[in-house]
Amino acid sequence: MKTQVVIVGSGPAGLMLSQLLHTHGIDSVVLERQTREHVLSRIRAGVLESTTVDVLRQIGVAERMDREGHAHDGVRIAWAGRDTFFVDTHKALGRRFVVYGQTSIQEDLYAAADRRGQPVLDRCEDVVLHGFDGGPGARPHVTFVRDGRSQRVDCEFIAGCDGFHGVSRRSIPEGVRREYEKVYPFGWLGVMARVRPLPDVTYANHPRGFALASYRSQVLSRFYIQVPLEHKVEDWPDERFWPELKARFPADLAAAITEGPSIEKSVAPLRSFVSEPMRHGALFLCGDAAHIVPPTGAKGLNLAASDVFYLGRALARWYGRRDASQLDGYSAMALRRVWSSVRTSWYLTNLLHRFPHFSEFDQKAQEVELDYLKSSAYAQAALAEQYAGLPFEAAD
Ligand code: FAS
Ligand code: PHB
Repeated sequence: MKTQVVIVGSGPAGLMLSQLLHTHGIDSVVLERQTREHVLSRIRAGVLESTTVDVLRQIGVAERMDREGHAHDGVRIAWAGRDTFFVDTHKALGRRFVVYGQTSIQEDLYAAADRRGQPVLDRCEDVVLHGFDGGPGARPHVTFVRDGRSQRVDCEFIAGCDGFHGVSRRSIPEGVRREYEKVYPFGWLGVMARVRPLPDVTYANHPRGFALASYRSQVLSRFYIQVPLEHKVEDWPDERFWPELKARFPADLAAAITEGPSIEKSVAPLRSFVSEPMRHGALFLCGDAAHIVPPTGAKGLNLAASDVFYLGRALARWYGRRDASQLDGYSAMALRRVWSSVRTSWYLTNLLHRFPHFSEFDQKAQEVELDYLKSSAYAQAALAEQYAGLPFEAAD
């Protein structure tokens, strides 16, 4: 097989990139380790920055999102069970964000790939990247095993969109990579239930721990609570989850939460992680392959979209006019936005969670910061700018 770009991974980053490249007449082959069913079974993000919405519209996969997604003017923050305030991204910046589940985006991206006959090869094992380091006579190609047969795809570029546990980042020599990591001392229990949602995406800081009320539709809600790292889904039967979730919200919001049987539960650890650079020769990293953020800022999926936007624009510039300037600038430009979102996610995680090791001073400082955010339009505008999504940088 031969193509222009091999994309490793058919998560949101991989399929958004293949769709974007297609709009520029650039061929790609997508290699995915799992089955399509497994990829579509994953329940993850829900909040789309305005820039992500723009990317999905630009690549022609926004029709269902525009029909079923819900635009929001801002997010509500509940504090210590008594107070709530609304951070109005629309009033502050004229920008909204959209609530539309990553699973739905994945379905829409697969459907678009099928419509255009995009090769998305699932069940690819032992994916190995070769010849991407730009050495003399380097010929980038990817080998893999599928249905017991060894196969090879020759290409000009490789896009590593294979997530945190993928092969791409680890294919960059250790001596070249600089990695930054912060692991948080707690996880999130996520619960999906067919119940009416609260009117706003609502984050709660409470002495019992963090909680979040989000949703996927007017009849499907998504909730999260902070749990100790060692907790498993089995530790949280519905009869324990619902009273704990409600205990972390002010009484009026707790009373508005409708209980019902959970249809999905998962526990995820929280970490901040960035691997630099996001390019090595003909290999470019996008999405979770290069960075991970705690979901507190709803940035993971949105960063995948911004990496794809920048890399797609750079590859279009190369194939359109043999201009490599955007390819050469990709890593630095993508990382500016990555670090901005990493900081925001770290800030919100520190602001809204209860840390076991916090001193009385740390706890007091957290409460003073919440009080400042509640009372300062400038502080809220700064958070709104980040939460709704910074504009993409223009190409030079
Ligand atoms: P993904 O991990 O989604 O996709 C990578 C793909 O590559 C996968 O399909 C994988 O099977 C494949 N792959 C891996 N290794 C491979 C190999 N060697 N060969 C071929 N294919 C390979 N983000 C938010 O914004 N909000 C949230 O609430 C949120 N919740 C999350 C909950 C969980 C449990 C997790 C794990 C993540 C969550 N995220 C959230 C982050 C998540 O949405 C990611 O940011 C998003 O999936 C990133 O997309 P990709 O970069 O495409 O990576
Ligand atoms: C979600 O809807 O799943 C969601 C919303 C906001 C977050 C994280 C997840 O910060």
